This record gives sequence, C-alpha cells and structure tokens, in this order.
Amino acid sequence: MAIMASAATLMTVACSTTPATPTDLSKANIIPKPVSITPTGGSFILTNRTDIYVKGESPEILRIGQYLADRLNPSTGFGLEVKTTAKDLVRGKILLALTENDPALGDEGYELVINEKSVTLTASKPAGLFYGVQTIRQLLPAKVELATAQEGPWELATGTIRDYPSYGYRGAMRDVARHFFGVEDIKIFIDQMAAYKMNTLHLHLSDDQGWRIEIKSWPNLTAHAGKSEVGGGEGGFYTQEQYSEIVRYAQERFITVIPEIDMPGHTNAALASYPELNADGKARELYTGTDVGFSSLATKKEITYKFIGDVVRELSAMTPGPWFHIGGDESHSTKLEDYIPFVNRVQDTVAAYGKKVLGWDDIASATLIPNSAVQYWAKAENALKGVEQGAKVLFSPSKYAYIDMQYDSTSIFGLHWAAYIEVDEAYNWDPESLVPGIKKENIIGIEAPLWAETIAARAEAEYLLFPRLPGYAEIGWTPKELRSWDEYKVRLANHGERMKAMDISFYPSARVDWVK
Ligand code: TNX
Repeated sequence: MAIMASAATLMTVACSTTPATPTDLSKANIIPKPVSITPTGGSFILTNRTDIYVKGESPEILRIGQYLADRLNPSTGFGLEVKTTAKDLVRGKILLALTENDPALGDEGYELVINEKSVTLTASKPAGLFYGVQTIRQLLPAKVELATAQEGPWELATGTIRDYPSYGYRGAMRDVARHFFGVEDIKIFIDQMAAYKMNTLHLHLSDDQGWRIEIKSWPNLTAHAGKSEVGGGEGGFYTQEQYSEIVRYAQERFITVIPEIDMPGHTNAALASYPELNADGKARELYTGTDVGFSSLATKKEITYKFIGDVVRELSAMTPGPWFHIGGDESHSTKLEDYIPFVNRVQDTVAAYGKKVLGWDDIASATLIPNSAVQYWAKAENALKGVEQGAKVLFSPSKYAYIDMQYDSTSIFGLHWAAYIEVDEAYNWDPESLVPGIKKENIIGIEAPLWAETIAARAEAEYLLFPRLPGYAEIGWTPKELRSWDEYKVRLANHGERMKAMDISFYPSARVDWVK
C-alpha cells in the first residue's frame, strides 16, 4: 500500500509538469541563427509517448527520423520509436514530412511548427528535414546531448521557424596529411559539422609529409609515404574501403566529401614513393618538417600525367560529390611557365573523370575551364582573376577563416603567419563585402581549413575548431543582415554547456561570457 501511494505521488508530479520558465522561441540559442522565428509563447513537452512519425514510407526520411530518435533516446531515456503515417499532423507527436507546396524553402530549408500539441517539421528535400532536426536538438536543453539518461522536463518553446541557408557550400577542411587522423576522428568531426548545418568536408589527402589514400595502381604511395608525418610519428592512411566508409557516413549526414590531391607542389610524399615522378628521376627522402614550397612533380614528364590520371580516376570513382580539389598552392619550385600548362592539363583530366575542379586561388593564373572554382585563401587578385574567367569563388581568407590560426599569443596550438584570430574576429566578416569586385553571385560559399602542422590528436584539433567553427557555420547559413557579434556571442555563450555535453574540447575564449 505504501509503495502504491508513493508511485501515485510520483505520477502526479510527472503529469503536472509545467514549464519551469516561460518559453520564448525567439530567445532560443540556435546556431546558425534561423532566417525567421515567430514565437507563440507556449511549450511542447516531450514525453515517453511523443514518438516520431514520418509521412510516407521513404527509407531516407525514415532514416532521418531514426537519426532524431537516436539523438533523443540516450539522454531522455524515452525509447521513442519511429513510425510511418499518411497524415499531415499527428497530435502529441513529432512529425517529419516532405512537402511540394513550399518551394521557397529550397533544397536545404525547412519549416518547423511547434504548438502545445505537436511538432511538425516540413521541407522540400530530405536535407531540409535533417537541418530541421538539428534545430530541434538545439531547442532542447544542452543535456539532451549527453550519452546517459537525464532528468527532464524536455520542453520546446512554441512558434514557427522558417529557415534556409545563404550559401550552398558551408565547409571545413581537415588536413590529414601533416598529421594523420583516423576514420573515427573524422566521423566525430562529421557529426560536429552536421550539428551546425555544415554540408561540405574537404579532405586534404596528400602533402609533402604524407600520402593518406590508398591508390591501387600506385601502391607505394601509402606503403611508403603513408607511414610518415610531421614530427616523425607513425602516420597512417585510409584504405579505399575506409575512405568509402567516411564518404557514406558523411552522405547520411548530408555532407559532401571533396578529396584534395595537392599538386604540382606539396608532393614530396609522392616524390619519395616513386623516383620516376621526379624531374631528375631520383626518389626524395620522406619529409617530417613543416616547410612549404620545395617540392614539385616533374611537369614535363608524361609519367606524371599517367600518375595523375590514375589517382584522379580511382579517387573520383569513390567520390559521389561533384568536386575534385587539385590543390595548386605554393608551387614555388615550379616555374610559372611550367605551372600554367600543368594546371590546364590536370583540369581536363578531372573533367574527363566527371568532376569539377576546385583549386587554391593560385590556379587562377592558368586558363580555367568552365565550372572550375577557386578557393580564395591568400590573394584577392587571384580570386578576381578567377571571377574574370567566369569561375566561382570559395571563401577561405586566411586572415579570417584559417582555423589553424592561433587565437592569441598564448594559444597552445596553431600558427599565426596570417593573423591571430579570436572568436569575434572569426565571426565578424562577410564574404560579400571582403573583396571589392566579388559579389554574392560569384561566391559559392565559405570554408574553414584546419591545417595540421601543430595538431596530432582529436582534442588538439577541437581546441582550434571550437568555438570558431559554429561562427563559420553561421556566416555560411545566416543572411548577413541578421548577424551581429553582440547578439551572436550570447547564443554562443549558451552553447558552452552544449559543446561540453557533446564531448567537444573547446577553447573557452575570454571574449565570451560562458553560461554555466
Ligand atoms: C599555407 S593554405 C598552406 C598550407 C599550410 C598553411 C598553414 C595553403 C593553400 N597552403 O600548406 O599548411 O598555410 O597555415
């Protein structure tokens, strides 16, 4: 009897849960900031009966529903299930549905309607539903990200969010050549990118210090140069199966992988593996330092183009995305008169294997073929040269977007050749207003490259990536009229606990008043 009574008391407490605080959707700390939020002042409470419904039977939408359930179940302990329905609204539940009636949402936008009775997420395309799911995660308390069961209440403020990105390319680059990062580290990073609605992962797979992707027709690349890295560590490489696994994992999170094979410079690893790729026919020693600009493929030898053809063919076959990155930066030991025909020829090779060319802004000195794009990192004049040739520009200006730059002189990892970039400086710029002559229509988006000379472990990478990465995600997603550091820093401050719950080792910048 006594046991019954206490169970009944518990029931009453659980059922009478009212919001602890008045809820205002417009005060939600969502990063990137949504395009529009219309609050209605109430709340929806997630319970163990909320279940996730998916309209229709599409396996892709079911998978997104399951992804949401997998995010919510460990911390809520609810064991929410994913079910299908033919309805447009399900009382007491979360519903994910594709719609043909809202073209304004575009390929990646979504509408989220929350009232006291239901949560309804609609989008034109699956990617939009995926991004709406990220918003739902961020509307819940930070502890939703923890891996073990937590106390509720699990409350969502009511209202409507309509949201879609400014730029179609919202990326980050991981340099796995200077120090190798394995499949598990990259998967964790992919999950972190997805949480902030980023959609492109550029992998810098080769450089002077190491070769990281198995090429079956040139096996010594990984057998030899897969085993070196900066500082003399053991290195590593992805087998083709592992690379495909990364691509698949990313694809499930609506992230496109872009492989980069840097050339004709930054190629010592290849030059050490195959003597015939050197102009003098002699293999180079493996290199574990951090200098740049000393290596070059033999641009005048036919074998070089056979090599590049094989690499582009094998790598393109494993890469569903539209881009192949040919590097092209800092080829200081290749004469310009050799560099230009080299880049011209390699562009044709990439096109022959069905990919579009991306290259560092240096490639604009060559004749760009239609659909090639330049990644602006160093010289505005190069970016402009690209635009004059009809190319689009990807913005990674090193002074603002190089996420390997130190925050300040006390930073334990990172470099500072371009700048010190504190969290506010990383956020406070806009691609459209950076280079006179380059307009929004010329820009495909932004990317934050993480060069890895100074970092060798996940936590070290995260120290540089966070908390700057969410800011880059917002620059890529949120219209510039809606962005200001003073407002953003409050939302970011509220993401401190969330990043901790996500097990992210971020740098607790003093410019942010972190909310505990
Ligand atoms: C310049 S950015 C490089 C990289 C270095 C980086 C370090 C670019 C295209 N080239 O090789 O890793 O600086 O910040």
